[in-house]
Amino acid sequence: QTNKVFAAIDIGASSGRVMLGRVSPTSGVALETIHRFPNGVIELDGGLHWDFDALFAEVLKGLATAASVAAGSGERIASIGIDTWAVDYGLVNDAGELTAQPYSYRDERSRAAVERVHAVIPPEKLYATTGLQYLQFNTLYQLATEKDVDGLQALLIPDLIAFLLTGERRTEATNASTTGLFDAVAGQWALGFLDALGLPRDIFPPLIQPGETIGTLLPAIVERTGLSAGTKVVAVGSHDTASAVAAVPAEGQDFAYISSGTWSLVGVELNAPVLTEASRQANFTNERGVDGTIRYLRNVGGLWLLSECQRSWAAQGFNQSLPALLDSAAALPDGGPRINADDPSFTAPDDMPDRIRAAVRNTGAVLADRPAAVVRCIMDSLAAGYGRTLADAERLTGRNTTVVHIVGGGSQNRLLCQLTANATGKPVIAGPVEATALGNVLVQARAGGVVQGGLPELRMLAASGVELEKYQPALMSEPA
Ligand code: LFR
Repeated sequence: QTNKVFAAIDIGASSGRVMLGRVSPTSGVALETIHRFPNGVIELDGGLHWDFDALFAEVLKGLATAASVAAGSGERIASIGIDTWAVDYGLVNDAGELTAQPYSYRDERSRAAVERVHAVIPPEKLYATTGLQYLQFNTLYQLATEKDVDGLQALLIPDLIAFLLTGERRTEATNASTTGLFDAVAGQWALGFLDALGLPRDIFPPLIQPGETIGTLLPAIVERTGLSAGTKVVAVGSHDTASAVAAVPAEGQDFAYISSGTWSLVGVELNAPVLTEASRQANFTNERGVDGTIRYLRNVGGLWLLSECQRSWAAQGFNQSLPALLDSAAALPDGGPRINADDPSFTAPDDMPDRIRAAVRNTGAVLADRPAAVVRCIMDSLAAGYGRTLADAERLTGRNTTVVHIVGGGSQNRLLCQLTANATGKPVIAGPVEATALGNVLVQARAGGVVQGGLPELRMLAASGVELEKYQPALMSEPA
């Protein structure tokens, strides 16, 4: 009798990893990081792309290591689940070949397509059906830039990885809901929109739900990785944010969450979409969660602002560690300058400290040159954005929240957590840092019959065995 373990492939915009999850129905999930690798946009032919071939090679390397780790401890990898960032896709031809390295959503090309799309389908109409927040890089605008998609299929990044592992083409539903071509109420492709935009109805493969089996490993993958023939690839919340929200260690419904990484995704969980004009004006999204829930949230800028600053400073020879930087930022007084962290002008890479300083200047304030001042400005601005967004979510949904859960990398940032408690006026519970991988593993474990129940049960398991930190809102001193 061998124990079942689950492999999670979890790739974010700045790093990826392959993990093993050991799941017990009583004591929760133990995660082991098997392989970590960097990710980032690369410039290719004047555009910003992902180095997908390199990512896939890292995935295979991680799976091979996972196979030998599991074999070494007498365990069997029952299944593999994949999650990544949303929106982006690779185009695959009839022969199953990727025609080019996928573009990154940080590339500017889709901006020019927005007006063209809106001339065919007005934004009000798009929202009333898809409930998707407007972001210039939503999949539909990116697809509108493609010259010729005849005979090609668009596979979202996790679906593309699953295809290369299994030969099966599917579109996982939580990620499909970020394309702008998915009907939020029906839970099906918005075929009328595909028709209107002149896109083939099968531009995306058929939908699959989290928990369903995509396929089993191709013989060539079995050979490359040493995994057993017959190992399944199971659909999870393949949109990383969907997996993270599934593992928010909350009880009941009256909670808000912030999935805090490259982006901050700030919102609440609903049973049905809110497609009102007021919701559209506030640019809230109704993305799908695990078990048919709605992730009613807004993208607020994220730790991308910080990591890009660090990259610029390192290039100038300034290499203070993140904890030291955050300590000096925390020592600065409240009420300093702020920017609008969700401004699309921060989406592209490079020169972040200068762009932040320019944005502060536009508000009529001045931001000191010192990295600590810039870091404090980022943290104050993110927290203010969280506070504003949460208040809007409550107003637009009528839901009162009593606690804010911060999961992901930002949950380890004490300054950000405390400022968030202050800005929202609510207690903050921080952790787990690995919510995304936990959500990925838990959905697989349920599909594999190791655990049972709905999201409340999965969330209890996500919470067990992890240290959660609590922050109480403090009275803010008045801005000077
Ligand atoms: C977070 C995330 C967000 C999505 C952005 C772009 O990693 O998936 O949810 O809006 O990346 O895909």
